[in-house]
Formats: sequence, C-alpha cells, structure tokens
Amino acid sequence: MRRRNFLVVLGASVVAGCDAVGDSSWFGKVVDRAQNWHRGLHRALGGGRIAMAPEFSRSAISPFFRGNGTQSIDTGTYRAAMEDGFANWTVTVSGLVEHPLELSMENLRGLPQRTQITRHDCVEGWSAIGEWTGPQLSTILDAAGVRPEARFAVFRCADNLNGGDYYESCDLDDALHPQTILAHQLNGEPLPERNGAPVRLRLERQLGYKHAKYLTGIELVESLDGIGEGKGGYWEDRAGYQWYAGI
Ligand SMILES: Nc1nc2c(c(=O)[nH]1)N[C@H]1C(S)=C(S)[C@@H](COP(=O)(O)O)O[C@H]1N2
Ligand SMILES: [Mo]
Repeated sequence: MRRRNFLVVLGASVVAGCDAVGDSSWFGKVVDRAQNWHRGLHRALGGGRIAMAPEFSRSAISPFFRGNGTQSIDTGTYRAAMEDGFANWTVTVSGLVEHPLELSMENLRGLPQRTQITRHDCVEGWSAIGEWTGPQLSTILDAAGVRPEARFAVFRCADNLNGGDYYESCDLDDALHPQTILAHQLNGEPLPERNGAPVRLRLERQLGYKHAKYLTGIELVESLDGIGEGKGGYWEDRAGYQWYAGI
C-alpha cells in the first residue's frame, strides 16, 4: 500500500506528494527554520534559562528499563506493523497547524536527533535511568506551523488499556522544551515493545504517565474539553492523577 503524505509546506516552498517528504531538501529546510525559531522561543521566554531535567552519565544507566502499563499490544494491526519493522508506521500531526503532517519512522530518524540520559519516575514508586534518542518535538511542530490559538498538544497512542485509548497532553511550553523528544531508541537500540515501540514521547520534567508510548498522532488543540473525559490524559481521567505532573 502506498502511504499518502499530507501536503508539506515550508515557508514559501511547497512539497506535495508521497515520497517527497523523505527528500533531504525537506529536512534541510525544517532544520534551518527550527534553528531560527528556537532563538525566537528563547526570547519569548524572556531570555532566561529554560529549566532542564537532570541528565546523567552513561555509567548511571539502569541495566534493565522495565515496562509499565501497556507492555505489549495484541491487535493484528500492531503485530503486523511489528513484523514489518514498522516500515508503514506513521505519526500524524493535526489540529491547529498550518500544515498537517504524516511522518514515517524514516522521516523521524532523518531529522536532527537528540540523545539524553534521564531518570524516569513513575507514581507507582519506581525509577529507572535510560538513554533516549529521537527528534525534538519542537522541530516537528515548527514544520507543521502551530497556529496562534493552539494551547495544548494531545498525544494519541495505539494501545487500549482496560477499554480506554491511552492518551496524554501537555502545554506548548513543555511541547517545545528542548528535552521533549519523540524517542525511537532506548540505550542505542530500537525501542523495545514494552517501552512503546516504535516511538514514544519523552517529557522529561514530568512523571512517567505523561510519556505516551506507541505514539500514532499529535493533535494541537485550544482546549482539552471533549478530549477523553476532558482532564487531559488517560490516568487524569480515571484516577485523578495531576495533569501537570512536574518533578
Ligand atoms: N500508550 C501508553 N503510554 C504509557 C503507558 C501506557 O500504559 N500506555 N503507561 C505510562 C506509565 S504509568 C509509565 S510509568 C510509563 C512507563 O514507561 P515504560 O513502559 O517505558 O517503563 O509509560 C507511560 N506511558
Ligand atoms: Mo507510571
């Protein structure tokens, strides 16, 4: 099956079509614009330091990064995607954006990558340190062109946990934070199934449940009303977990 990419528009140039999104020209433009735009972001935040989550040395990496919540997806679609090496997996960017995107794993791996060794803290009382690699979400949101009305990014996942679709959300400060990445590698290897293969969010300044695994889509919205039960996430809706789970 031929995957149809959405229209990709960057500045004045328009790239339409199926495979054009993989062209290096496309990535080059994204990167140029991302750099300018990051400078803009720093200014917008008053030129002050953006609080970074602590990063660790390689020697601190946990020997085993356990899984939690969904650790395997038994739908035919997911099993087939895995068999296929996730060659047809896509992450869509939709909602309040100028240019909706549909990014393949190849597209995500082709963007500039960030690698960070961070500590994951789960409310259930465990932590683990891992090395995560993937593109910054800000690069992708810049390519999509976030509209001024957008206030939140909603993250859609492939798993259904006890009858509910897992999802999460964050505000744009966190979405655009330098350590917010779409990780497709853990400790230098493709993301294991239990940790959210083929790609998961890392939102390093917040607790574990915010880090949506098995990512299929990112939606830019003005309000969280009408999304799930309206509290911004799977556990927020069900267990009253805090929406802003800062650590
Ligand atoms: N799609 C999805 N994302 C999820 C979950 C889940 O069940 N499904 N569990 C969350 C919780 S509570 C934690 S602590 C982390 C666990 O990440 P890990 O499986 O890599 O340890 O993923 C979070 N993201
Ligand atoms: Mo968790």
